[in-house]
Amino acid sequence: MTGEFTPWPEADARRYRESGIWRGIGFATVLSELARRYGEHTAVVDARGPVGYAALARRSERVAAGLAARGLRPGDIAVVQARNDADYVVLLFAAFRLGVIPVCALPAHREREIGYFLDHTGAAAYLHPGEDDHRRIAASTAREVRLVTTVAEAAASSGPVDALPPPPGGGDLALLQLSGGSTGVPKLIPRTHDDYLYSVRVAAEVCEIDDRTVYLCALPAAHNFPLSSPGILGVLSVGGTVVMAPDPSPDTCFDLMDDAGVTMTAVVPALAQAWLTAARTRGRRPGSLRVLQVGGARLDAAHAAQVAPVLGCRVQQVFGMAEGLVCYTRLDAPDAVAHHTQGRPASPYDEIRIVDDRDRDVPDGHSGHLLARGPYTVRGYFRAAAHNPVAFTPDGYYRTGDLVRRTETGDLVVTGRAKDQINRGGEKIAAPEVEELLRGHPDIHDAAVIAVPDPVLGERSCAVCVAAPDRDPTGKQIRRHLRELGVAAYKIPDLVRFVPHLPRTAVGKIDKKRLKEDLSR
Ligand code: J2J
Repeated sequence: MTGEFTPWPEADARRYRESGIWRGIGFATVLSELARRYGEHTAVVDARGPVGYAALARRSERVAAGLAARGLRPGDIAVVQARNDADYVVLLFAAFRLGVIPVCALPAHREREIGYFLDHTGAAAYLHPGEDDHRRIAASTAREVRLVTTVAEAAASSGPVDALPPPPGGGDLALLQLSGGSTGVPKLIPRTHDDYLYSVRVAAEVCEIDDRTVYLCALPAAHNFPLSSPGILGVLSVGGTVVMAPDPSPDTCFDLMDDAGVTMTAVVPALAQAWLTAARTRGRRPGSLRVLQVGGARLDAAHAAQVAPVLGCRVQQVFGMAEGLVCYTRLDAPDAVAHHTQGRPASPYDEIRIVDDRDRDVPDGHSGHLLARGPYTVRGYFRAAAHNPVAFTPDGYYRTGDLVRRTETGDLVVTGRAKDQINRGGEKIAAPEVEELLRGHPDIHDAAVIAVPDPVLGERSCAVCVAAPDRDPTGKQIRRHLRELGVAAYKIPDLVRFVPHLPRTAVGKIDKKRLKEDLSR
């Protein structure tokens, strides 16, 4: 896999190893340790019941051997698209054991995204949830993919464990996360066992979780937030219990929280609002819940302040990114910090800079571009040699595209965004990706996709289009066109507007700032 992603410079890697934050082992080795320590204690629960630590270790090893028997080899890539259930966790650890690298696709992804992941990675497997849509995607891919089956079927496979190769080490790739993106094609984020394990361990420390923690996985499990901040992997790393919610609705989740005695969960702001409303209107609060993590998009201070009185638990803001850096408000933070800031980096080894347009540090209290590097922030995207010099500074900082300001308490406040992205209730849409598809429509001459404010989602997407000469397309036709291309539903513009021409900046780029102002009038 070397050459496909940018490793940490040797001096930094040595420092992380010598300080013990990179342990040199992989998730499979950690799971064996956990199985010895926590034995029958419940690791994961779903609708089919509990799975203990020892059983999870045994099962994932058998599945690893099963995948090997079906032709998968260490270093192979598997696009995995799953529901929130225990099979997903088993499969993830099976992949970690065999050294197969999962691409963390989301349930919402369709032909376009999945096809791209398969092509770009040269994946050996596509493991999917098994609904009609996914079977169609599987049938439509032009690539030769060795193993195409459902996650459930893959998680039921088994083989001789004695024949398994040794488990991967710390420096090997663990998984490929997905970037929110701000370019024409999605970017894949290569996370190593060392770095991802450290990120979940440090998250577990910051979030003060232990083997009594019961975590509800309400968001799509493959997302970096519920997977690692501390999420499924962080909770398992301390012997806690993970409850998989099949959907994030208050009806489903409030019942599950009561039944399982859930102490902690993670939501996006739009979902936090829905839960607050449900709790208020039904006079019901999840009795065992201690911490509600909210992240993925900016949380309104007013909503943050309602969490304690309405849901009866503490709110923890989480500002993170699948590329690495995650900031948390600490559990003992005063309300002024917990409600009004997005917290501070998880690790003392995190390095951040806040800079102006020319990469010069801005004074504290001023807003600037956030740059990040450290032991769990990647140094480059997977197979993206041309894009990496744009997304990372020469000295290895990731350009987050976020605008932040540091408060007197040392916490960060997200003040805006410089990247060309729409944050639709926590789902990220790379505007150029959708614009390219729109421009491919014969009736469209030019297009810009921008964010418009939305009371529930925070932002929605609006496609502003210039029709081709003598053409008169409708918004409905445009949206249908995108659906037919097999684009994930959340990327299809909520609104389509037509204009005679798009405003341009002095250098000829579409002036989105002006477009937004024009549109709001
Ligand atoms: C404002 N913007 C936020 C927040 C993320 C933990 C939590 C979230 C993610 C995530 C994650 C925000 N307030 N609290 O991976 O481990 C926006 C920023 C950021 C982008 C990253 C995790 N929390 N954001 O959301 O890779 O713009 O990760 O750069 O999906 O979401 O998106 P993503």
